[in-house]
Amino acid sequence: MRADAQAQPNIALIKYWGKRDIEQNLPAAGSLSVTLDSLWTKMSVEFSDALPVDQLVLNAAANDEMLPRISACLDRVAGTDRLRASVESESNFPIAAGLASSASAFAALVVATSKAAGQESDTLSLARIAGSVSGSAARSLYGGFVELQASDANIDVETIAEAGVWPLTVVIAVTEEGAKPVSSGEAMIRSAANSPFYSSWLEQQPADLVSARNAVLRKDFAQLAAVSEHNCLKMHSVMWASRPPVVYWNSATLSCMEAVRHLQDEGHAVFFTIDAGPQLKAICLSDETDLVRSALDGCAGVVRTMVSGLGAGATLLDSK
Ligand code: 2P0
Repeated sequence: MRADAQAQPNIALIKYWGKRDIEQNLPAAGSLSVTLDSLWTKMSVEFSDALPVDQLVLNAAANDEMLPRISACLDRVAGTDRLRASVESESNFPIAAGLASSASAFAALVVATSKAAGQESDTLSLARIAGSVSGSAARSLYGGFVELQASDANIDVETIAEAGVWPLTVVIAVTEEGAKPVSSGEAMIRSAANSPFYSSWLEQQPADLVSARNAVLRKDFAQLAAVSEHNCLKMHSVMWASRPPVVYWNSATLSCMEAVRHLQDEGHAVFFTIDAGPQLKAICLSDETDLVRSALDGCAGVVRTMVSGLGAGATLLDSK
């Protein structure tokens, strides 16, 4: 009746931004990401007939705010006639700040819930459930370079290259640790409703996916850098042109971008991406890690940096 699981966040290089179906949380286009290894969320789920309601403890504190989404996810895995559950979550990085904490949380949650409910579910089924709660979570079921394909009815997710095949490093520059002002779900809906660039964003997504996939399969860093930065900036342009606008960047985000540009001008293998938050993620060849980290540490407004390699998909842990 109890199971524990762990998942790592993922960083999208070709972004998910927009929903085909809000009710089922189906993405409007595909996306491609890398799963990290040194950031993690651990989830423990225990069903009990002694509990009148679900309970959530997040980083050692009771949390009712996130509980409805957690309960909805438990329902989707174990059915609405399930026993109530006690859920404990622990992460080693800030949550709700554009560091993909919902991706690792819901990926770990579906794996732990399925096991606690006595199911033997395959990874794609669990990824589809995780994705129905948080679109990016579907990708954290898988490790390495992960591609998500969207169709009218469902998503397909697979690892296109394992982490060890091309061991890139991700350096995260944290520029603000607080929660974001607008949730990504709400911002996506706003972009679709009134950004004049939304339709062209979606039209170009398949070509960007092909370009990024080929770059990964050929380990072509320059091509992956070019298409990833372009895709990121297009996504933010869609948001900036929404009404009211959604601007997740701060001045430190821009300083970090400038630092990455400077390193590129010097010939270093590094590029940036930015998600629904003010943090900048620099992706580099592993022998560039120290240089990239010290450049980002030196940017005004950077609170701290974190370094991660690429890692595995969500896994079960031995229960304590
Ligand atoms: C991504 N993001 O591909 C994009 C890029 C943020 C920017 O997926 O509404 O929390 O729960 O499906 O997964 C973050 O959004 O969105 C996200 P919902 P989610 O990583």
